[in-house]
Amino acid sequence: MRDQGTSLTQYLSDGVRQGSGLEADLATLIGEIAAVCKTLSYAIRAGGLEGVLGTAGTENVQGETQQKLDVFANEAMLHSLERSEHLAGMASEEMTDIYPVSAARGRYLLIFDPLDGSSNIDVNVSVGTIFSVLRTPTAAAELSVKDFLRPGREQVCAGYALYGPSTMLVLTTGNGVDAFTLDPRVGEYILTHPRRQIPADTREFAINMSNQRFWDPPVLRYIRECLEGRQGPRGKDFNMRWVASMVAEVHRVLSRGGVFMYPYDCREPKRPGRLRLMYEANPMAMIVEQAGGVASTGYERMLDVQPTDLHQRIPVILGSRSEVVQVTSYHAETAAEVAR
Ligand code: AFP
Repeated sequence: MRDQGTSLTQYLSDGVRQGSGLEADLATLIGEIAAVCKTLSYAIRAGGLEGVLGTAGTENVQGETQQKLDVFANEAMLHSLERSEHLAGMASEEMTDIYPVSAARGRYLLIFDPLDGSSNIDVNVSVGTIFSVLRTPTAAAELSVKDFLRPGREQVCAGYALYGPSTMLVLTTGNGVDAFTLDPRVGEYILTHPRRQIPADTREFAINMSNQRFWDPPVLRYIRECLEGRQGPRGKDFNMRWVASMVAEVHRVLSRGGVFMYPYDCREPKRPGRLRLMYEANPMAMIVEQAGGVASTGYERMLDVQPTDLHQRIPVILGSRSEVVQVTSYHAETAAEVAR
């Protein structure tokens, strides 16, 4: 009989018992989140068989057309987790305002993108769920959006589910990054990739090249040098990837290194980037840092950004340490020139 390996359930109870700092209520909450992601995995796998593909004919707070699965995933997260006794409230990419969990006064806040990469659903490309957990401020009598607007360094847990060829759950509670594979035959997540580490060096970058005319000089310079390859100043050839699903990109970076960029572009100055800080950039930044990588806006550490709005967008540069440092050094040079 193949060794079953450590299940998520066992991993969480071991974490609580071994005193690695994982608190029992957070471990329970993680199990509840993982259970919803299992439900989503089964729904997404059904694809066109269950009539869940296509658009819902509605728009979200971002003004983006919602896919049916966006709505389904958001409602599945809300209706499953509002019963958790460990949540005081939730916030989602798909909802304008926060969602207080009236039943409980749990110690945690959950912020999530229920279905990231949803423009890929109808073409059967990997999508995912991204989640971030903050501790509820004790003083707050009435929960307000201010309780959510905390820097990413205050997250107590971050993770994602990747609905790819296999469904994986990737998790950090501040003691490294562990990855689980869902065994659909028994409905259990098994620890298959413990202690993930991002290689410090890479020859692979991920960026949407069609936005090149909108980029700032530091990004233009970095990408130009990558494209110049071994004849250029970098002295090595690079490869490019772009899945248009952040969860898949980050998972690839976590698995074999790379640098993922959705940088500032000048299209809409009020929109400093495409990706959202609270439920895309921050949870992914915690995971990347916990795996030995770097996550930056270009000018500052992502996890130090003080949020001002639940749905604010932010430039994202993350991945292998040496390459992200290279990009941020070009940003620093530009800032120094501007200052002069
Ligand atoms: P959707 O959820 O609308 O598909 O957006 C996905 C995403 O937020 C992120 O997952 C991708 O990295 C990025 O957008 C892709 O953006 P482009 O479509 O501009 O390449």
